[in-house]
Amino acid sequence: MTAIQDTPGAAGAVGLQAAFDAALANDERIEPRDWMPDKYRATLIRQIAQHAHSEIIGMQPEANWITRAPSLRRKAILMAKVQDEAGHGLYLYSAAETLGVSRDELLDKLHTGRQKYSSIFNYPTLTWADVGAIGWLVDGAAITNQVPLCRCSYGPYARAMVRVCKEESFHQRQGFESLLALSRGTEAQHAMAQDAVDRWWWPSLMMFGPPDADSTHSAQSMAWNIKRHSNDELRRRFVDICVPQAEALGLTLPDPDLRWNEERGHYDFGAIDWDEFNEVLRGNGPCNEQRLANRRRAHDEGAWVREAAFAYASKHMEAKG
Ligand code: FAQ
Repeated sequence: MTAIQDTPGAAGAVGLQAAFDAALANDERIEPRDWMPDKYRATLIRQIAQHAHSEIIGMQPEANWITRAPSLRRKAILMAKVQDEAGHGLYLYSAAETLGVSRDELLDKLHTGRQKYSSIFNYPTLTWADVGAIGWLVDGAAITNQVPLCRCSYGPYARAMVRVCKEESFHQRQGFESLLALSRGTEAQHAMAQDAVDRWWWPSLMMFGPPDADSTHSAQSMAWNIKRHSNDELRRRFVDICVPQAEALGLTLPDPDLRWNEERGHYDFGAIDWDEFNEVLRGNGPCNEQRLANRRRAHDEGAWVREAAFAYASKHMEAKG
């Protein structure tokens, strides 16, 4: 969209707002130099930053298993996947920077607990099967949530999501394949796969955020075409996708209330423990402290790399005059 570029003194605020509204009504993209309401900008910074933080904190649970992967093939796949998550973080921090914030500022907010990351990454990876369960369920939930974000009204975020979703699809498939191998393996391997699914199922459903009635941002984000579906709608879609996949895996989902509802055309499922979700958000999940401490340490230990890169770039700028 180019019609509403922010040229101070050109049109009045009312005209800018009207042009912004018209762009949304026509399902057009808003680009970095376009005028946008302050709250739209703030909402995007919040969501994209939280998403970026999730990608880089999300490297930790799986990286925990790189040195212990059961074969060279599994190790190579896992290393590539964890590197992909770092790459997703980079696309997303770059998208956030187009809104006028710096990556340093966002990382500082993460490190000081002023911005969140996804609840899911505060759970431990206890066995190798957890790596498969994360690929199948966590990446599966991420794709369900993120495919509609490819149509988000903010151009840089939407475009980043296209590439992220392609890579997440590969992650989901490798997780499924890894779990399938375990499920069809020895009795102990099958039990390990089932145990991992038992532990990751409910936290994966929580990834979609609080129920619609408690979702503070959904209505406004949907009006702005940032979110295209509500939290509950995407959660239902995810459950419908997972049930036949669990059957194909030969594993059960840990929910006695899970059954097909002919009338609704969806699976009914049991109550989610929202107290647990809220505790994790308050910093009291099993791994919150460890995840943030690792992140801060990695940042501090990487200071020399940032300084060297900065010095190198400055030297080249000087050389160019
Ligand atoms: N965890 O009003 P809503 C991945 C907060 S990437 C923590 O419904 P909204 C890839 C929310 O911020 C996973 N906090 O909020 C991967 C708000 O608090 P605030 C990340 C949560 O934004 C795979 C409050 O609750 N994906 O997995 C969570 O409209 C494998 C009220 O909630 C994204 O970030 C939560 N689960 O909807 C990496 C996708 N849910 O800020 C490694 C983009 C809600 O007011 C390995 N984000 N909150 O203090 C979104 O689609 C949305 O932001 C939602 C939340 C749907 C997450």
